[in-house]
Amino acid sequence: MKTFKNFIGGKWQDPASSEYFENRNPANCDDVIGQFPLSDQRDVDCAVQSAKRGFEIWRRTPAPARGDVLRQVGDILAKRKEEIADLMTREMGKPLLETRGDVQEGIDTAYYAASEGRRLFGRTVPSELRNKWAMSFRRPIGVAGLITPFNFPMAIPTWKSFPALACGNAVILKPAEDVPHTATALVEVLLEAGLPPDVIQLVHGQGESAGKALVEHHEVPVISFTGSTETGRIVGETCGRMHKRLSLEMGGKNAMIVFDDADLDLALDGVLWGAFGTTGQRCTATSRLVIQDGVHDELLSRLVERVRTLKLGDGRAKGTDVGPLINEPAVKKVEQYVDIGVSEGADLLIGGRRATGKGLDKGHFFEPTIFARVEHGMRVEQEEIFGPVLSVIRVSSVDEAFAINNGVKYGLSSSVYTRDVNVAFRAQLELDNGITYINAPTIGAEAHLPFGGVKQTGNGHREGGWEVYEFYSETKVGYIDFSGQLQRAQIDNYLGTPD
Ligand code: UN1
Repeated sequence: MKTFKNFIGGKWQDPASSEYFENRNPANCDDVIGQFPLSDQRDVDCAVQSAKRGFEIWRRTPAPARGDVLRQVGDILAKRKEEIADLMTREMGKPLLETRGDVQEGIDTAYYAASEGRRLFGRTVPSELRNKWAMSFRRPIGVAGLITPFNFPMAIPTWKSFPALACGNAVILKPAEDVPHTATALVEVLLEAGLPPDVIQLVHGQGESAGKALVEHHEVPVISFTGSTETGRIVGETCGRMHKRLSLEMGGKNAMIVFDDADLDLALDGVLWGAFGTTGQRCTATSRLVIQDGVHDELLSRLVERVRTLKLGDGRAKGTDVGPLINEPAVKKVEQYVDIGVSEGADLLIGGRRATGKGLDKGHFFEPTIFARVEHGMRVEQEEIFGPVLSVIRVSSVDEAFAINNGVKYGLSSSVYTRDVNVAFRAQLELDNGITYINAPTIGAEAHLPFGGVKQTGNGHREGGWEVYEFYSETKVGYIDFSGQLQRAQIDNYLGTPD
């Protein structure tokens, strides 16, 4: 079996524990990708010491030169796109079409970060006093600890690491234990592009050991975490206690609302992609479908027909629409939610079971599942399932639909299908989400716009776009007084000293 290593201190290294975990293909558990380090605090300590050395080099590297390295990263990712998409599908399961998109999101993020190296704007502001100059500019912070999930094995690590690097920070990456191979490929690409080796560290392992040690390390002042709301709460408590800068990206319970005037063909394509793409394992997945009375029955029956035709299978096989869930605990969790939905009185229209049969028996496959007659407040309508389960809720008015959208603790994305321009603009103002799509599903965020959610989805920060550069840098203000005399702000003014 192939043994993979951590990248610490400029070298590929075994973990201090000498222990490893296996990484298997979720579509076929007999297919072992390799074994990866089970790291602990000792490995994180070494990574931090090395990253501190890297930071001293990197923070002095001009930002445009840092951007040039990231441009190279984009070029190499583009060259290796097909190969990386393939290894990503092998360890994560989603179809090649989607993993190619995942690599493309990394490429887009790299080129954006590269250009940001020539921007990273500050401001020059007039002083209230004569012969005094006032300006703000950005400084890097230090060692950034990045903890990433399994569902976008390339895109999400790039969302975090590329802006962190463009701003001049050193990075320690702890990828989800289900997708360590993709993270290994990303680090190879960064090194090939010419990033000084101490600037990037890769620490594999579990959240409770490696992730925890990173979050608790007193020399890691910045943490960015994407994952469950439960883990995010623990990370948040620790970072709060330790006064760390923290970006959290957590759960979602995203609704697509289809009004009577909608283009139903479009809505149908949208909900299939939104709910069952990535096997529902997206923070932005469409997990609630809110349909207005007039089109409810028609849309629902057409949807069930289409879901019947979805082809489950190995994401590397031609014709596969839906891949497996990531692992066995994920299957168990989805099964439990199906039981919950049934016991709450929702109507199980299709799916609801582990999928078996030709080519499926060795993987973590689950049938695309639809619950109808779901009432607002049911657990299947309120809680994040992170699987191919769609809850359908019937409404009669715009107000009711908007209230249902907003009546959950999460606030990532929402989607409205309508031809009424007034309703479309009202949705932008009234839906409590970080992202609202009109006539498009709840997924499909682009790398150059801010990504994130309100309420318990996050803690106010955004990834992507221009906003994330604020997160990975400190604003510093410089005042330069060239008047040759003491000028007191708020006391003296341009006329001179008061009596
Ligand atoms: C996620 O849902 O976990 O919006 C990230 C999208 C992707 C990113 C999703 N670009 O579909």
